[in-house]
Amino acid sequence: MKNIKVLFAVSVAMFLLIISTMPSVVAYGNDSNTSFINLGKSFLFRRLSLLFSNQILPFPTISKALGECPLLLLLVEFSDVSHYPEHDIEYFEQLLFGDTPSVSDYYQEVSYEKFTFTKAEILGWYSSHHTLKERSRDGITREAFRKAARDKSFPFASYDQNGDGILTANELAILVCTSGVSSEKPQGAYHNWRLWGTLGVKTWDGMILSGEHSVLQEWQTWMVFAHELGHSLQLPDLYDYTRQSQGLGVYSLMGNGNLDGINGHHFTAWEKIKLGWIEPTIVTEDGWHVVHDSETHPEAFILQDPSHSSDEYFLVENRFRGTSYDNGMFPLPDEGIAIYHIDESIPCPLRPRTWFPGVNDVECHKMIDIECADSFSSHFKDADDLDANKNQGDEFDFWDNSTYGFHSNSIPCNSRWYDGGENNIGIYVYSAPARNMTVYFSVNGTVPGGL
Ligand SMILES: [Ca+2]
Ligand SMILES: [Ca+2]
Ligand SMILES: [Ca+2]
Ligand SMILES: [Ca+2]
Ligand SMILES: [Zn+2]
Repeated sequence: MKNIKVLFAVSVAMFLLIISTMPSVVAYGNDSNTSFINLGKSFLFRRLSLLFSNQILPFPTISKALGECPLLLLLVEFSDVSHYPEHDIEYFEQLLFGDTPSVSDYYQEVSYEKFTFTKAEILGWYSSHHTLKERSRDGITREAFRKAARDKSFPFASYDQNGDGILTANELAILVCTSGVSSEKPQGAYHNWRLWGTLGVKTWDGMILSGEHSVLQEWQTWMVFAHELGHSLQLPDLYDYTRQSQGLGVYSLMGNGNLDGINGHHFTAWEKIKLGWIEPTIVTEDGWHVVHDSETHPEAFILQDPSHSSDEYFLVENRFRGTSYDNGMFPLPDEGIAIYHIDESIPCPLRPRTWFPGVNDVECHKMIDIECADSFSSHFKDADDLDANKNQGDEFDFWDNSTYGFHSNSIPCNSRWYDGGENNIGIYVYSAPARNMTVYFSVNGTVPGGL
């Protein structure tokens, strides 16, 4: 009997723990007219219903990110691990807001000067009563939130753009950075769409913090900070959480390489379109098009068949390294015409958030896949090097000087839909990588003259 009681108590405790640590899938801004009490109730309800129903949620709305988003960085030091002396406020000012390379400079470039993060403040280093060993990132985050909330030098209320008394991530993005070096306890960075314990922390001037934030460590590069901020714009991860394939490799900031901090490449055109930085051209007539480089031109082409689906389509852009962030410390593995196969309709139990399954976990059917020119098939297991986990991208993935055009019956890589159906879509690239590439687009099944 005693054992049953203990078992029951442990089960309840575990249940509460799971509930309290589940990240919310609510996109920011959705709750701007909801009072805090209702907000809390709806969160608990969502967590409960998610736990028991395994429900499929639709893809979240990624709002346009235009203008500037103020960014608040909170630095927290463990009681037993000092931060590196050189990691002072000035260090993080450069990392986030300084000259190339920096987070704000990155966002300016990839948004074509339409958006960036600007400095609200850097607060800390706060001294935590937690040690690194007993590190609970949620615990230290709660501590940081509460300390910052009491700081009368920071005017929280001035960031409440819609005046509803709640500071959401699009009004004030919040990052928490802890002390510690990678060799002591390497930990990835992560984004909390809302942490229960930080939701509702009230600031000295009466604002309620929404609880959305990212947690990082001081040794991580600006690229990791930029990646986590991509989540505060509601972008999903584009690598494979199962680590059995590479997802999008290093071809997007939301792809792989961020745990190592070696991926500061441009977003793909898909993220840029969602964030309102590119207005894509929908191809309706067959013919030659000049496709300008993605470094300097907000340009992408959509090839689709509306009678098949509006969720599944091919997206094309010209990835040219130039002097861009695609040619930074770790240059993009390839350049040329990138062909992405998008399917926004794939089932997604929970997204965007930080656990399984992610949108690119199923290698045979990703939300966004690269049709690699050197793949030996399409949509099958290990279809290309990314799917086979061979590399995070190589020089043969994009299309240039191609020996074959990309269409429904091309070999090896073809343009068939995920259901195997043929279509009239074709993409023909016969020039070398360049700022301006000439490409033949077909949505009616024609092929370029003379070929
Ligand atoms: Ca607000
Ligand atoms: Ca693939
Ligand atoms: Ca190539
Ligand atoms: Ca390859
Ligand atoms: Zn991520």
